[in-house]
Amino acid sequence: MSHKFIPYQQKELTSEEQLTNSKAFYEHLDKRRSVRDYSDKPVDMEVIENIIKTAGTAPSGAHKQPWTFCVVSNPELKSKIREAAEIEEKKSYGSRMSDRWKADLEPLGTTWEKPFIEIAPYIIVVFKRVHETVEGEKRNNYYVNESIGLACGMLISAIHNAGLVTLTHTPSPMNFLGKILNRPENERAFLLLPVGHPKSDAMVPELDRKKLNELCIVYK
Ligand code: IYR
Repeated sequence: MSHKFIPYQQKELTSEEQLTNSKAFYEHLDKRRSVRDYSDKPVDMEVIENIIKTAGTAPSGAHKQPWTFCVVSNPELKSKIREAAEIEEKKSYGSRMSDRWKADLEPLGTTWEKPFIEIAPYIIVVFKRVHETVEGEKRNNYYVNESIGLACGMLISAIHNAGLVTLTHTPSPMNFLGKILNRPENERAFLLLPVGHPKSDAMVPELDRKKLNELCIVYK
């Protein structure tokens, strides 16, 4: 069944507006940092809903939108998730990660301890939907990793735009998240993000980003 096609209209910007807007957007996103120190200051649920709706505007393979965003504010669930994540992380930092990997993380100050899971007012656990069941039949989704990665990028940008902070936490393996949150078998945990305000004395490592000439090659 084909979609009905409708006209697409977007306000055309002048070259000056394009320059101003693109520069302002870049400068705004360049201020985003992964933050590990959270305050427990509450955040309006409607803000979180807007952030998730923004992530849901991402493009996806055959427009299958292969994602589910679980928002957890329940303290008991957050504690369970923290406990399970720290069990995995302790094993990872203890023996699963190579010495090279641990050396690469050292300057970032990460450890197996994940207090932010309990302190931040929300955690968002993003699940990828590897298949759907349509009329009792299993149908695989397409480009699921690409699609969910795009949605997470937009999620992170929307969190920053709302004046909040986040961190992409990747406990590994993370199948415990599907179990604790009681997700169906077609969903796999992809990313865990705390969302909230930074602690007033939050610190971040001083990092450089690649310069344009290091990250972009132009073919004229
Ligand atoms: N998953 C662990 C380890 C970790 C790995 C990378 I690559 C990072 O950039 C940061 C942390 C954790 O979330 O702490």
